[in-house]
This record gives sequence, C-alpha cells and structure tokens, in this order.
Amino acid sequence: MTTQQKTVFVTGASAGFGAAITRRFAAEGALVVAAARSEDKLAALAKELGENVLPVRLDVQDAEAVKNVVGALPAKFAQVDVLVNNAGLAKGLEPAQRAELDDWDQMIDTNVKGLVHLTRAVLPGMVERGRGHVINLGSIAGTYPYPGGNVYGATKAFVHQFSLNLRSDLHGTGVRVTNVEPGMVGGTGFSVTRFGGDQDKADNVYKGTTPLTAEDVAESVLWAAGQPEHVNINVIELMPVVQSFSPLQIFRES
Ligand code: 8X3
Repeated sequence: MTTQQKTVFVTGASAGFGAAITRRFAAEGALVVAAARSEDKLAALAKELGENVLPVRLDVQDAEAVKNVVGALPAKFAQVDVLVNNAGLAKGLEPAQRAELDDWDQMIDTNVKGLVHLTRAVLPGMVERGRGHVINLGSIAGTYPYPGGNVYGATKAFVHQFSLNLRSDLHGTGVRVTNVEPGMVGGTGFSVTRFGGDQDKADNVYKGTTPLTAEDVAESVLWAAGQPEHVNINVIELMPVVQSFSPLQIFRES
C-alpha cells in the first residue's frame, strides 16, 4: 500500500508538528483525519487542504469522546492505516520542588493518557485488517534528562517504552509501531506553551540557533510510514546540529 492510498489519523493537528504532518501526508495524496481541540484552526487547515482532509474536534484526554470519534468516522476515512499520536505539550521548566502540580497533570493527561486513549481505540481495527502503523511523537527528553524536564521527560519516556511494548503485543499482527523523538524544534509554539505564553522567554530558547522545523519532523514521520511493509522503524531520534550533550553536573561544597 502506498502512502497515497493510506488513511492517516493525526492528533493535535491544528498547529505545530500536527499541522505540518497533516499537510505533508495530504500533499502525498493520503486521506487525513485531522483531530484537535481548536475548531477554528482546524477549519482553516481543512479549507486549505481540501476534501481529503477531515477536520474532527477532539480532546484526546476524553476517553469516551475518542472512542466515539474513532467508531463514527465516515466510511471514506473509517479504516485508519496510520495513527500519528502527536498531541502533547510541555508546561513549565521549574525544578520539581517548585513545579505546578496542574502542569504535571496536564502533561500526563495529554502526553500519556491521550496517547493511550487513541491507541486503544484504533488498534482493534488495525489488527482485524492485518495492517496498520502507530507513530508516536516522543522526544529526546524521554531519554536524556535535563533540569526542569521532570514530568515532561517522564511522559516521553513512557511514550518510548509504550511504543516498544506495543511492538511485543502486536507481534504477528502486521501492525507497525514507531516512536519519533525530536530534539529542539523551533516555530511550533512549543516553548510559548511551556512558558505559559511568555513569547520573549520562548524566543530566547531559539535565539542564535538553527533548530529543527516542524517540516523536518513531518518528513521523518512520512519516511517511517513509507517504508516497505516488512520494515518496522522502531525509533527515530533527531536533533538540530546546534544541539548536543553537556557534561554531568557535579555539586561541590566549596
Ligand atoms: C522537546 C525537545 O530539546 O526541548 O521535546 O527537550 S527539547
């Protein structure tokens, strides 16, 4: 099956990676279910991309709504070949002892619970059809710790391990699983959200750098999905050249 023949379900589709992934698959001629909470942005995206993109208002945190939406897709979009679990966010960069519990809850509810809600709703159909692909959006923060990464990184570590465990459960079904783990990506609103809307603080993160773009991430997702059906890409980790690793920190008493 070529990418053009596939139906792709993208969460968090109204902005950032999600919008770029939706545009990229639509450009290949795929059918795309573009799901997000923001109806206005979704409507604009659907208008831009035409009738092969179905905008769907969905809060991934709501398990019942997820089940209903997946179960009631119009016939043209009903057989989901690729689920792109993209909806997710970072809130705060404070050390754990000062972090907001509400921020932690929001990240767990979206990055972990939202992702499992969608996966659980879509998998039975994929298994029944003997094909399908779950592509999760993880992060380098799920592998490499950094100050203030606390719960955000932990949610992405969950996504990493959940993706690998899914592969075990789906053994012999023909269903593929990939975790795409980007590093620093600019221009997506990620840092604006992380810093509670503080645009200056967000801009500083990328100042003087050439970060990855949402289009770079979309290209990785498209590439993983486009591999021959006997190939499973387990993990893609990508970073901008300007980002690398620092030494471990040592606290000295004097
Ligand atoms: C976020 C990537 O580099 O900001 O998923 O931690 S980074």
